[in-house]
Amino acid sequence: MNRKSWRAAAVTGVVVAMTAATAILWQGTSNAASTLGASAAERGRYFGTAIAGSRLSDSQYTTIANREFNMITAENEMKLDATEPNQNQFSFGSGDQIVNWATGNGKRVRGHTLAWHSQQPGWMQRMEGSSLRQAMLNHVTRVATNYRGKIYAWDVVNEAFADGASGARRDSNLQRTGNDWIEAAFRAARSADPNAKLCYNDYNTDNWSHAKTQAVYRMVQDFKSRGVPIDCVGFQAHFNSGNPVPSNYHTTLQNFADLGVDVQITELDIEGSGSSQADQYRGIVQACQAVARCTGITVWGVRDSDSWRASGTPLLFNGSGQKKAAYDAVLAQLNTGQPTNPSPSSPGPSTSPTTDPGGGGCTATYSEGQKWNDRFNGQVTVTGSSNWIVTVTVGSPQRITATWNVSATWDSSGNVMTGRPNGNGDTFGFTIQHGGNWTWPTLSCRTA
Ligand code: 9MR
Repeated sequence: MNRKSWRAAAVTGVVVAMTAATAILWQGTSNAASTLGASAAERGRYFGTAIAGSRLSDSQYTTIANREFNMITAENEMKLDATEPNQNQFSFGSGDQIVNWATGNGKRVRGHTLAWHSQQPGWMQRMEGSSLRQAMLNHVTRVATNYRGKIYAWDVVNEAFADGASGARRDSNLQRTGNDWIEAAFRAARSADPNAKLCYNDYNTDNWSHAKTQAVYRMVQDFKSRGVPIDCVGFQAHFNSGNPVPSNYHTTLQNFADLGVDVQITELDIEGSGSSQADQYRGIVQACQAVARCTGITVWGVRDSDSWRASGTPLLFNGSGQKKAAYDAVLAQLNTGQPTNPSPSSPGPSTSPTTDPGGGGCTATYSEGQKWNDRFNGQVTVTGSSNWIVTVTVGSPQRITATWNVSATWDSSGNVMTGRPNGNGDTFGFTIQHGGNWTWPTLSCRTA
């Protein structure tokens, strides 16, 4: 339903009926979830974190990251200096390590970033003009091609606008190749990976009245009107006392979404502590929940000690890996959410009920959950044993991208999930990114 007919429906009262139906459906499927990723996924969004490859050997770090988050951004490993250290010599090992960790644990990946004035390799820093333009486009193409099919959304261009009141583009060697460098990068990224969402990502774009926010808004508006392939806008959301969460944050997100793009909070951290920090985090989650096209939130690191500005203790876990007040506030706020993302205009067919025959001493029954354009939720109820092992097999090109109330492991293909109880009863759920295949998964149940 487009916005006009949505409004028309509201006038005729259809909305009231639909809302009631949704509420009834929701009562049947929604429990307060116990992790950020699960709570967000049950309600149609993701909750992510940035991962540093160097910390993947720290088991406290990976335990928290694996438990709480279902979207992963490489903090530095997919940037230009990491992926093309010498011109035309690409290096994907560090980025692959993070992508493999994420997909091996049933999580999706945000790609960060293809074109940026910062963290360029030395050879690129020394380039200008048409040779730089060509090198940039080659970089976008090669990196996006390498990760084709594995990236949910790419930060195609990062931080291209100046701070302050000018509303101008940031001066950089890329900008000096011509004002159309940004749209050229988006077109190259679309050709290389047609299924990834393509985002423009920036900071200091949170306050609707700031010149930088307005300038980015006008660029996105212009891109949409001319058919430049842009799907989303990332709001980095690095806050501190000098740059607090603005009271018009929701307005900013909504206005961008109204241009016809998804909005995502991509690098959230808020310096501070205690209830003041917790309140600001809650406000951000609330603002995202209030915008149907706000598809997810990523925090920029796991523990305070992992942060790029550790002394500001800006994250949700302290240096010992314990949940902070800010964590509790975020989880509680996520748990209040309703599934507000747009449902598909032509949802896939409902397959006939999938029930394991129960030969293994237990029976697993599938029921359908919410559907969105790119994904759907499913739920499995096990009877006959509380000590079950359920395998869930999805068909190509489906991926399970989030789970809740289950302890999950994956086979090497990523198509077969083995689930065991995680202490939350005998009903669990998952999100399937369907890639056009709406078929329900196959289930089998045995006792442990
Ligand atoms: O967190 C990143 C830090 O480890 C790097 O040293 C730094 C180098 O520029 O980049 C940090 O991440 C930045 C992100 O890529 C873009 N937005 C701002 C982030 C914080 O500086």
